[in-house]
Amino acid sequence: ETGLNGWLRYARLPSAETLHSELPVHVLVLNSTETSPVYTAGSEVAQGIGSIFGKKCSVGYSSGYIPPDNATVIVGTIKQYASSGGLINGIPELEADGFWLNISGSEVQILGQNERGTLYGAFEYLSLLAQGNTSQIAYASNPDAPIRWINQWDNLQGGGTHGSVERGYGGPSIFFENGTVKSNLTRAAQYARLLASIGINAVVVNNVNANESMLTAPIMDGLKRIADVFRPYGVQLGISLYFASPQALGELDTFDPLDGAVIEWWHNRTDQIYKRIPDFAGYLVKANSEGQPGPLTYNRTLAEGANLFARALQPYGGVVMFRAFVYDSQNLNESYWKDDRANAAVQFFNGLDGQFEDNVVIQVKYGPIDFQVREPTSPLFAHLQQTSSAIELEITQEYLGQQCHLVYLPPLWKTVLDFDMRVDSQPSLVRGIVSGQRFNRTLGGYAGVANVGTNQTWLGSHLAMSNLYAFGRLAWNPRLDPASILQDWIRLTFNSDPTVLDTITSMSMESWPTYENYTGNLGIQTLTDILYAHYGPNPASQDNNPWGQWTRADANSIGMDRTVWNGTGFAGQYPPQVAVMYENISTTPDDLLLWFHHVPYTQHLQSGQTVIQHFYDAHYAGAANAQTFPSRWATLKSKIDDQRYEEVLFRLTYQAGHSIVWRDAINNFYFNLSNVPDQAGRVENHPYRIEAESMDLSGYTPYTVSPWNVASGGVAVV
Ligand code: BDP
Repeated sequence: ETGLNGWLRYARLPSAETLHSELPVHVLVLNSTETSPVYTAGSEVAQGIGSIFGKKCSVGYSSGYIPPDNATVIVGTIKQYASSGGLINGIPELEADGFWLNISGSEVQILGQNERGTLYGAFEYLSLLAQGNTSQIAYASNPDAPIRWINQWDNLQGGGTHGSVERGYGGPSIFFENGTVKSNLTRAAQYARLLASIGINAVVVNNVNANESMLTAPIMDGLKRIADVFRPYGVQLGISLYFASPQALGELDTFDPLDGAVIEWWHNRTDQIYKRIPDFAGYLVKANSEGQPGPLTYNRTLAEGANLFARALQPYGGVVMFRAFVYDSQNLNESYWKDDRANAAVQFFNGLDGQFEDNVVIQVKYGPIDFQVREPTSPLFAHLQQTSSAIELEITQEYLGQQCHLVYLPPLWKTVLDFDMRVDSQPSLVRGIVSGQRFNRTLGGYAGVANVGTNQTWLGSHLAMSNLYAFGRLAWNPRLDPASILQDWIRLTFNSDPTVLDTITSMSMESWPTYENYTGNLGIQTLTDILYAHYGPNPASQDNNPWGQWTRADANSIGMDRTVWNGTGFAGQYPPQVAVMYENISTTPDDLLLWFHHVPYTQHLQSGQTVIQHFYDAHYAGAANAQTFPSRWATLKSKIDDQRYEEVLFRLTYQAGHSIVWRDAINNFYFNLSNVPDQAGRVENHPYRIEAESMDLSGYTPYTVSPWNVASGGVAVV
């Protein structure tokens, strides 16, 4: 069990034989074109039944007549079914990508609104079977939002012979090698299969910090090959753009979005892409952010920049995902009190609502800074009312332990998706905004930064795959409960043993609060190394850095004052009912106190505890809980396969140790800064951490860790 099949293992059920009589014996597929998702759906159902139950299921194809066979799974679109004489009375109207699943013993209908929807229905059927559920059921399922995209931050080069993956912790790129598209795209196809099974309909394959070479003929030819292996799974391909491409490729001397030659250039390149990839999904654009060029370089607006691409894509139905992650990392200046990176998105998009073409979607990170362990919801969601928006979630755990720590992310994501913006004092949940419902938009949805790599586990860690799985499930239906999504994933990935289910569920559901406890509390951000690695504790790097991720901690007080009356004004970017809550300390939830307010260490929280004592206690509690993970996992020894048992145990043991490094680093830092003793006497009696390499070693030798790792200061002992 390498993890390669993720949750699509189709493992033999213990009770398989007893269910044989209830199962279909035949799959009838209403499209015989091998590259069609309906064809894939048919093969997948037959393969799944064979593998889960050890029962052979034959596959046949028909595009005109449905034989009156018993014990058959019919797989096709509603249209194909109707034109083959099937009766569709009683099947509710489906939305794009939706499906109808009707399981009546051994007779099953899987009918999609489109081809992709049929495949989604097939995967849903198999998910039920693989979890041992063969009950009669009939229902329609429709996605909450049309955009359900994965972003990969893959580079053409940089990972040895493979392309590197920015913020990827599962090895180098599955798409690129030696500066071009890989010749062997087996993993790309396997990835598309996993993604289709959770309803993902597009993947942007390259880094948002994009390279102009993406638009050269050899790379575009290679992209066509990726699109070809994606297509049977209903996954469309998109790419990230480098805004200055026409100039960087030496073809024009400008990249001004209003220049006629630039406009023509982009139309032309877009035509060339669609010639190769007729179902190309569209472009993802990071502009005027962290040194990237963009329309502001020519004093054009962000809307003018986005519309340049939107118009080139319109004839083909393509979409521009234009990122709201726009801020000027070079010019943030701590000495200027009003500077606050959290303000940037709303400021940059101010006045632009309604100026974007209809096929532009603004892709907004969940919080105003950058994927921290806790952030308030980005206020930009409330400002885009005549513009479609999508939420950007980070599946790769950049700031959250980089897959070396177990952190199940959906509870964090839900705090944002379920957040009520109270636009015009009306219910305005973020999930209702990005689905398009709240402001009547036809586009919108979800972008998940996954960054899988060539590692057989995809993300570098078996347990981290629950985040990828849950991302797809939530993008399809954000009302789902994170724990129940998790349990589906556990049953599919491991098995249905109650101890397995209970243990992984409880550890995963505790994992985000646990990580928050030992890394950064009360909305202060993840107190990680901010300078580059974003891993391991480095609270000293949190101020005086050009990225504007500041805590403003000094000897007496801590927190960013983001109030309107005395601070950076960020709280005022929310609609009034929310703004007033954050403006006042007494109504700001404890877990965001230091995000919005600058307070003395001795400030009392709503919980009654002081800020500094909460820091000490939370760090001890978090690390103590992480200590329990390895022994809890150990109870599963005989209940899951050895390979995954050992690999997970290794990571959890590491996490248990690293949580102590975190606890001591953060507690010591704030004790040294504030001089406030710990009421329990732990911190001052344990003031300095002694690294192994600084001890008198007998039988151990220090060595330099490669790649360099901030957690150990680059040195370990062996
Ligand atoms: C930050 C990452 C950086 C990305 C950037 C982005 O550290 O690698 O390029 O976000 O999202 O979180 O553009």
